[in-house]
Amino acid sequence: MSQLEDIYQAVLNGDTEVTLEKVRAALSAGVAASDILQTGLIAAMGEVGRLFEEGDYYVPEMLIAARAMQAGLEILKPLLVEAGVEPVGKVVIGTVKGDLHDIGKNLVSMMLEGAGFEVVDLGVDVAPEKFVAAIHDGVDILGLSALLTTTMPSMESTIKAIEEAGLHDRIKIIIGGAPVTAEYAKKIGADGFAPDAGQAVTLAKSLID
Ligand code: B12
Repeated sequence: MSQLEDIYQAVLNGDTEVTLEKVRAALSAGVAASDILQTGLIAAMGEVGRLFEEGDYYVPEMLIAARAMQAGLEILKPLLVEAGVEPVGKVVIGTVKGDLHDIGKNLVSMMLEGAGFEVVDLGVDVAPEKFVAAIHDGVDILGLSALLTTTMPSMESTIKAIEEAGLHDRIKIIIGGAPVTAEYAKKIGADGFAPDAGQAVTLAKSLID
């Protein structure tokens, strides 16, 4: 247990070296990668968000904590992703215009790849036109991520642009990110919402069946 607390603390301190060291130590001690992810890395980012909200952390602290988390995630990636054989479907994913948060999106991409999907990641701050241009034959699902209440409307404009291009009947659109809800997804015409990366995989699979 204390190994997970050490990882949590290292991310909270934004200490990449210690995070790497503690994640490796926990793995050698037999702690499951999924526990390190949930109880160590993700829980720490939640606390970082809380501290930012309270005014105890500022953007630089948030940024170095995010870097430490991403470093830890890199070590876990091969363990969380069991390579699929035949691609089960193709997903295009990105963080919407105006939004630079990518940790959650990267996690969703990783888990989708692990479940056998081919994933094209367009990155962050992706304009609606860029999403539209990426919808080629063979794409089954479009995933949109937003972490800011101020960028959630970019999800709606992206879906509108896809509809105006006559592409929505070819693909399913799924959305997610901390402020996003199932109700919001319904309101803006998305085909689905998932609160975390694991459920994003279940959702994606159900939509291509
Ligand atoms: C790290 C972080 C940053 C880092 C981002 C680094 C990076 N490379 O991503 C930096 C420092 C750059 C940053 C900047 C800012 N941030 Co910030 N940030 C965070 C923080 C602490 C953690 C986010 C995170 O990575 N969580 C961990 C991941 C794993 O969780 P997740 O993103 O929610 O993803 C999961 C699910 O949501 C879901 N999911 C995500 N995407 C998708 C997509 C699909 C298709 C599906 C199905 C599911 C899905 O699955 C994921 C995995 O399980 C949050 C706090 C929080 N509690 O969310 C604030 C937070 C999001 N930030 C906030 C703010 C205000 C900002 C800034 C405006 C600050 C400023 N004054 O400059 C800027 C905006 C920059 C911009 N234009 O985007 C606020 C937003 C408030 C609001 N109501 O909108 C938050 C909530 C902090 C707070 N409590 O106030 N931030």
